[in-house]
This record gives sequence, C-alpha cells and structure tokens, in this order.
Amino acid sequence: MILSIYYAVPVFSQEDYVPSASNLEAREWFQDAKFGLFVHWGVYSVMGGGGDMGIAEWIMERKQIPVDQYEKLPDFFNPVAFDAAEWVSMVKEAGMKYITITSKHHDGFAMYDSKISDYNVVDQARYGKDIIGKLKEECDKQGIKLFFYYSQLDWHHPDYYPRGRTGNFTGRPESGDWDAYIDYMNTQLTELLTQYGDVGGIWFDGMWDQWDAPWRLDETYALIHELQPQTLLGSNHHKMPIPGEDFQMFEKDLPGQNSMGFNQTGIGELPLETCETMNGSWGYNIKDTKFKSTEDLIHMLVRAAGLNSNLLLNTGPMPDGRIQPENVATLKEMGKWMKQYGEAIYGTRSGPTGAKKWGVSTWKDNKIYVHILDAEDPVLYVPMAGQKVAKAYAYGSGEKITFKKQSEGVLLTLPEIPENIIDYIIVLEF
Ligand code: JFZ
Repeated sequence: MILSIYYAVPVFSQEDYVPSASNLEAREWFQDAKFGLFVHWGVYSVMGGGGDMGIAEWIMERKQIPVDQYEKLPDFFNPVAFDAAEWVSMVKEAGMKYITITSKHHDGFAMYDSKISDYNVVDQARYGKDIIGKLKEECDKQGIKLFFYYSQLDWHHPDYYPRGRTGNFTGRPESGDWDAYIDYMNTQLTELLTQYGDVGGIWFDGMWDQWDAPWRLDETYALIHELQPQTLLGSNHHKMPIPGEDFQMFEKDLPGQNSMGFNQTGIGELPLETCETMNGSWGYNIKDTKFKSTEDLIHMLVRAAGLNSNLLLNTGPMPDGRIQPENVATLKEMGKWMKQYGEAIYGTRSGPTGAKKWGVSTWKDNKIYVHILDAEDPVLYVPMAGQKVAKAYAYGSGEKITFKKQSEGVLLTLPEIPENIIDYIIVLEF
C-alpha cells in the first residue's frame, strides 16, 4: 500500500522545483518564528554517553557497538516520565514556535510507529508507545509546529551498502542492495508524512557520510513535495542548498561563519536556520554539564535574527522522558526575556548594520531595532538606506536617544549601558 503511494510519484528534476503557495507561506511563517527546539532523543539516551564527554547519539559508532548488541537497547528504553503536554508547554513558555525531533537518527531506530520495520519505538521499545504521535497530538493542541529530523545515513539497515565514512564496525554483512535502502527510506518518509497530519518540515542529515552515493535525491525531494507541498525541506549536508530544498541550515555556527570547520560559509536565497546545543552534546550525556549561560544563548538568538536566521536550540531528553532540569531552567529564562523583548525578534528581518562586534540590527515595518550586545564606542553609526529617522529611543524605557543625521544614516550617542543588560535595544523609527 505504502509503496504504491511512493511509486506513483512522477520524478521531476528538482532543478525545476516550483514551491507551492503554501510552501512560500510556510517559509514566511518560518522566518517570522525565529526560535525552535531541537530534540535528540533515541535509545542511545539510555547510555547517557557511556561516561565519555562528546559521545551521545554517536555511541554506537564511537564505541563500535555491533548491531546485534545495540539491538538490546530498545528493551531498556522506557521513558515513563515522558509527558508531551509538559514538553510542549515548556516550548511555548520559552517563546519557541516549533520543535524538530529525531524521527530516526544514524542508529536507524525509528521513534515513531513505522510499518515497514519493527525497529521502532512501538514494536521494540519497552515503552511501546508512539513518541512522535503523542508529541504531534500535543503540538497540534497547543499550536506548535513539528518538524522531523531524519537521518539518511543508517548504521543499522543491512542494505545501507556500500558504506561510507561511518557504520563500519557494526558487524553487518559486506553486501547489500543500496536501492532497496533508498526505497526503504522513502517509505519511512511516506509514513512520516501520511500518519501524522501536517508536518512543519523534514530536516535531513547524513548525506555527508558519502556525498557521492546515488541518493536519488530528486525522487525523495519530489515525493516529499508531492505528499505535503507546504512542508519545509532542509538538509544538514554543509553545502549550498540543493534544488528542491526550502531552507538552508548551519550547524553550531551562525550563517557565514565556520568555526566548526565543516560549515559552508555561502549564504543563499532561502530562509536560514542555525542549530546549537545547550551544552556540548546533542543527545543526553550525563557527564556534560558545560551548559551555556542564558545570556550567551540569548546573544546567539539575537545574532541569528540579525543575520536573518532562526535559532534551533537543542535539548537531549533524559532516558526517563524528562527534559534535563538545567535546560528547563534556561529555557524558562529565555522565555521571560522573549516575552519582554520578542517584539524586536519575532517577525523581523535583518537590519541595515550587518553583524558587528557590538551587535546586530533587526527590522520590522517602520522600525529598526539596534541590538547592542557588547558596547564598544560611545557613538554608533547606523546606515539608513535612504530612510529618514524620525525618532530614536531605548526599547522598554522609551528614553530618548540623541542622534545626528549623516548623509547616508545616523550617528547614535549611546547612554551609559548598565552591566547586567543582556541586549540594550535602541529603536529607530522612520
Ligand atoms: C550531525 C549529526 O551527526 C549529529 O549527531 C547531530 O544530529 C547533528 C545535529 O548533526 O552532526 C554532524 C554531521 C556531520 C559532521 C559533523 C557533525 N561532519 O561531517 O563532520
């Protein structure tokens, strides 16, 4: 049945991809939303990183656990304290507008009710309930969009062969039918896009494992656009967007930066998203207590907005289904900040200053918001691209800011900015 849906899709080269009106609308929504929660959750969470820093959802690969041993993990996965309503309420309170959750990570284990394989949470986990289904239901109830992370790379499926850079210590036979694997993946994607109603987007990862493999991307991308034209397709391949994609993403770097060494610094025309961890791990790592401060994370969110990008901020839920309490606390603080300052973030686009050491600017309607994160000089120049500034004042207090008109912009005289201010925002009305 499922296969027939999938094979009925005519394959157009994605070079000719024309996004639907609903897709363009979703892109606007996405750019307005600015802030989402990334969730890395799977049977690997049970191992908590195995006592090593830097290992979580990669434990199967990094500890060279063969498939038949790793297959014992689902039986230990029993998140009795998982409460979808609590998660989604937390997300809303944080000021986030969407969630992107691992539907299948590199370990190949489906966190949803897959029919094509029983290597999934309903059939094999002790928990036995559809995590993704429960979360989707609650997201719909509370008005949060749900995106699915899906790993094209698979360390479990025998037909993921020939293999790439990873997955070579799993004890799988040195043979396999690559095309059968791609068919399997397309069937799982079909399941995800037909079993759970409207999906916010598909967040691919793993192509980097073997860039030159015959991924049949045109087919997969066409299938997704056919099943749900509005769903936003993106891929963490670290290259410029490939035809058929709807947004461009960056991993642990702001657009244009490459501190990680694997990011593409080119910025295309599509909506942008940057993902980042709250400590140093994606999945749950019991030893990783290097949590970033609320201030640093807000700065990242503001800097992302100034670069026209969303921030997808990650949490790795604990094996019992609760969100790490440190993350809950930080998200609460971020939400408090967003409640007060969200006007200068939500629905904005990047402002005229570009990204500077002192901060960034955002823009909405007849206002430019100058976000001073790291004040340097007592004067600050803002180019105005032909617009005439009528008023300048501090966001919140309304305190007047002195400015001097220049030929192409304005020169702001900054007041004394108190030490404990996370983001001093000056509003320029034109
Ligand atoms: C990928 C995943 O491997 C990781 O587990 C997590 O899901 C993250 C969001 O995305 O991270 C990568 C992918 C590729 C490289 C490094 C990290 N790479 O090619 O060096």
